[in-house]
Amino acid sequence: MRVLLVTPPMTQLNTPYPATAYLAGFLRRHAPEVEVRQADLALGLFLRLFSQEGLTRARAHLLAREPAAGRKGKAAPHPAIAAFLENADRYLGVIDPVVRFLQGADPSLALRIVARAFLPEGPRFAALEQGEDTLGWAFGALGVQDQAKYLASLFIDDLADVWREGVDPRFGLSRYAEKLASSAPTFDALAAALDGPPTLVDEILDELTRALIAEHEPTLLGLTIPFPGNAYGAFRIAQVAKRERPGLRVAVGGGYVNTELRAMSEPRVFRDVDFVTLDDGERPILSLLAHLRDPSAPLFRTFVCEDGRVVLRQAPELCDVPHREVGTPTYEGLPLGAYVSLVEMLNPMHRLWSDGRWNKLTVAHGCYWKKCTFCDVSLDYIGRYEVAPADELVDRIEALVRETGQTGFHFVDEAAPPAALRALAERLLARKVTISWWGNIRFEKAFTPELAQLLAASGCVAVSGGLEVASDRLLALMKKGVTVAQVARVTRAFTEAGIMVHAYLMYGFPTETEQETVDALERVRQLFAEGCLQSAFWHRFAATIHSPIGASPELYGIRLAGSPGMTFADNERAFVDPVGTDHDALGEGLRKAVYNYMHGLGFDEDVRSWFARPGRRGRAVPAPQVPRDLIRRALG
Ligand code: B12
Repeated sequence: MRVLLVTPPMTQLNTPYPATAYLAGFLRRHAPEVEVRQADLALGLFLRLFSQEGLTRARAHLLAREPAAGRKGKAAPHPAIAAFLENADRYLGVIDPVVRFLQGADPSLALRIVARAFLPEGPRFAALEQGEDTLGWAFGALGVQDQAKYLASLFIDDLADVWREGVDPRFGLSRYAEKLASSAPTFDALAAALDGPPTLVDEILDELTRALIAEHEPTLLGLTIPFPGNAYGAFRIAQVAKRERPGLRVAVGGGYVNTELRAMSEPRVFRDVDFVTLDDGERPILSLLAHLRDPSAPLFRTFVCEDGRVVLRQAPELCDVPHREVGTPTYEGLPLGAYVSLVEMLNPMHRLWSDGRWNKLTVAHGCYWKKCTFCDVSLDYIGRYEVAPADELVDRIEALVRETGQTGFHFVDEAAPPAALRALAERLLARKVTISWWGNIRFEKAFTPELAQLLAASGCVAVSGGLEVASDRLLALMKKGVTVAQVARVTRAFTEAGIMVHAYLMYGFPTETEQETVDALERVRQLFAEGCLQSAFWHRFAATIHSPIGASPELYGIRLAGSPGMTFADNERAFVDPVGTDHDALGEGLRKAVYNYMHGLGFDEDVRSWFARPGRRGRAVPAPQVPRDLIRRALG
């Protein structure tokens, strides 16, 4: 029996998404008789689209569609398309070397790239002139390699615009047709896209799929759908693979399925898919393999379609594989040297996400806190908390370093527990294992200056965590278990240990007032100014059905929209907050402020100045009511 595990397009391109690696490593240990292969069609599609061959096809497509583009009376093409068609020979001439450079295979090209005569410069390069202050600052601090990566990424962004604007409006560098799947109450839009005429991007994906199926001839094709932006790709791959080999069995699972498809009842999902598994995939795939060998063997937490009805097979006698027994992920079969590092934003944390190769590992399954009222705590990947012994984790780390030759690790925990991180750091040091690592934590007081120093000594280079709305009233309503003053002390301790700190910020929380948003920004300003944070990003609050707020919206003063006629995805819901703050109007100012703070700018500005608009009903936003030395005093 042969299993082929595939990551569908698109996801981040710097390092493999780890689901196939986790499952392959697990099967290697628990089902050694099964031959497991894995492939990454997100990377595969990118490499084909962004190649001389791909761009040649894009150009032919654009010329066939818009032979008269630019002629009198015709609408002008998108500026990226105009720039591409005008300089197509140059784009075609440099694309392959640029991709090789971004793969880290040809560092010497950096000197030519930074000289600014090598790459054709389309509309995205305007950012270099517009943000002169901040970019000037950033470029001063960047070395030649980084500058070249940034310029090469702008070049790739221009071409991504060409693919999106000229060929397939659903295309993005890290997501494909996301809107068709994200909280989509019915399968209609996905079905229409799957049945509609293929775009050139679809055609290229179809070719890659056919080649993959011919190469591996799998018995079972397992597709992971971590994000909504992988769903269309997965269903498309399933469709083409089934056409190629009707006897092939297809299974899907992953974060999107686990979060959004739990209540689905849509038989059309099963047109080209046979099994849809929920939550951790280890036990379900093991049961599935047994079931394929012997159909009387039970399925575990797996949807199937029987007589036109979707049913969930649960097998109550089976249970999940404990975290300590899941084994070590393996990247075997994935072309690790072919991943591309993009530097699209100068935000230092985004750089970790999109730049460089990271082995992925989970320190503890689920979240040890699991109380935050906005978080999907009712789901297994958050709610079931399990640890593995530190030595077992270090064994996995050593095995991954041996296999990949790379020592960078991203711990993909929801919130890595301080006690487990301490134990891990001590064992890494005792066993003299040299790695660099980063991951998500809660900024809680157990992270003392002493622990921060220990983590840094063990290789920690960055942490991210939720400060959410920097307001003690709202942090309490969120049951976040931290106060702003504590966050200040913890983040300062990390910074002093040389660990970069990124804060997830939130706005638009139920009952949040405009005054609270302005005050939160003032606290964030002080946290940057006092050297507690180096990076941050504002997210708009979303009410999801698996969170305590989604389950009991009335307790938080909001009304949630229903989802009548839902047969497919259900996750985020619209809601009405009677407080009525105009959050839409505030988002832009919040982002602008933090962008400047990250570059060390604007600390002396009154926070009101970032909000260009006159406030709702013609008012300006209110003055912050926070002492200007609040954080300094909290730091003592
Ligand atoms: C780390 C992380 C990130 C990181 C790294 C992302 C990356 N590209 O590697 C960052 C911060 C960058 C990120 C970004 C985003 N994330 Co995120 N992320 C996570 C997190 C915390 C862990 C992911 C992980 O690596 N898990 C480990 C792997 C092995 O777990 P897994 O993929 O779930 O796989 C297991 C099972 O699902 C199953 N399985 C998976 N595939 C298959 C296939 C088959 C055939 C079978 C049988 C089983 C199976 O078996 C696996 C082993 O048990 C998860 C939550 C979570 N705890 O999983 C959210 C999560 C995946 N992210 C999510 C989202 C929405 C996003 C964003 C779209 C957010 C945004 N709006 O921008 C972006 C998209 C980024 C991108 N395009 O790459 C959602 C997805 C849910 C949904 N609504 O679809 C999750 C579930 C969190 C949540 N509830 O909101 N994320």
